[in-house]
Amino acid sequence: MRTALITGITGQDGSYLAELLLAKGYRVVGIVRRSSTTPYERIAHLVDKVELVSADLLDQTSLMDAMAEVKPDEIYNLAAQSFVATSWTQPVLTGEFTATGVTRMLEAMRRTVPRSRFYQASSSEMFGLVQETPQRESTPFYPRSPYGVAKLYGHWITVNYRESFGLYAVSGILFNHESPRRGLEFVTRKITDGVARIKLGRATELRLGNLEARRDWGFAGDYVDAMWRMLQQETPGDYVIGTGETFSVRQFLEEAFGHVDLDWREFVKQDERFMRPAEVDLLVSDPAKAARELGWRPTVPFKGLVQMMVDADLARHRAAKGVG
Ligand code: NDP
Ligand code: GDR
Repeated sequence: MRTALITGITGQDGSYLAELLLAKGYRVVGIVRRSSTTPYERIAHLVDKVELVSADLLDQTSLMDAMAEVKPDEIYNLAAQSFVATSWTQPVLTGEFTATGVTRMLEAMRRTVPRSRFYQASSSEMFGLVQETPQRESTPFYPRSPYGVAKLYGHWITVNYRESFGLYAVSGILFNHESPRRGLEFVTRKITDGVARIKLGRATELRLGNLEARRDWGFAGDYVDAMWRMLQQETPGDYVIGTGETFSVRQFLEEAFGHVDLDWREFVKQDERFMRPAEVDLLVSDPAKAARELGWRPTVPFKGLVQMMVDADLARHRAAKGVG
């Protein structure tokens, strides 16, 4: 039985990845950080199937102890301060989690389980200001937020440890991926939750920032499968993962409100508070290398993703109040 260690198991991707690896027969161990509450909502259905160990990306010793104890065959580093907007208000902490945290993970692995395989959750935010479209592994990086800068550090330290120490370490450059488990502050989930509230008469408006930004949105369940595939290759390498299609926030609104027969223009208000100091205008992937070498392809198209998320939020709100 192979053992996988996941940081960020309580997050969107961590929960889908844990499900995938359990289905493949892995022993799954998740790193959780100490908290005065236990907000394990996304993995509540897995609590008796996964093991949890306490450690923190800020604490080197705790990571080394966790790896020495668990002896993982595969390590998935998904933990991060992952919300771009917060990276301007907490830039130093974002660097500690999202950048230096990766070095702590790689150092822990190198010193305790050097033959393990390491996945780093890199991001299309590293492309930032458009240099080339579609964006592929060779596209130059130009991050536009403290988050993007921190992820770029995480990407290069992963490449560097592979080249310096011969570790099996890969960086997955994933474009936006969403699901009913997406955090409520991200634009897709904010919209689908807003649509459900408005449809059920529990809200009258939805306040958003830049509606012209374009993103390559896929389904998180597909993307965790790509992570796993990256660690099954003979030679470690870095891969872009996305759908190859791009849509604006405005198009997302049209689709989401349209799904419940509402006109988004009657409810959406633009609000300066949600505009960013620097924006990433256009993201669209070229996932050809992943298709060729990993045999990976996305299975949920844009429309299906939006509808899945709206339907899930409608069901959740109806169940919460028992009406609607
Ligand atoms: P989430 O925000 O849903 O989850 C983040 C996870 O990181 C949570 O489990 C959180 O734990 C954990 N975490 C944060 N700080 C620490 C810390 N100091 N020590 C231990 N754990 C910590 O993110 P996603 O699941 O959406 O994303 C997973 C990873 O992929 C992130 O690194 C993200 O930046 C990256 N990424 C995501 C993309 C996307 O579209 N979703 C695209 C590209 C990259 P807690 O529950 O305690 O807060
Ligand atoms: P992003 O996701 O920054 O791409 O990072 P987010 O959903 O936060 O923003 C997408 C785009 O929507 C615009 N936008 C708004 N965004 C939010 N959150 N709230 C709003 O009200 C709003 N109005 C407009 C934003 O300006 C932006 O252009 C996500 C995260 O998961 C990262 O961790 C990951 O690395 C990248 O995707 C790939």
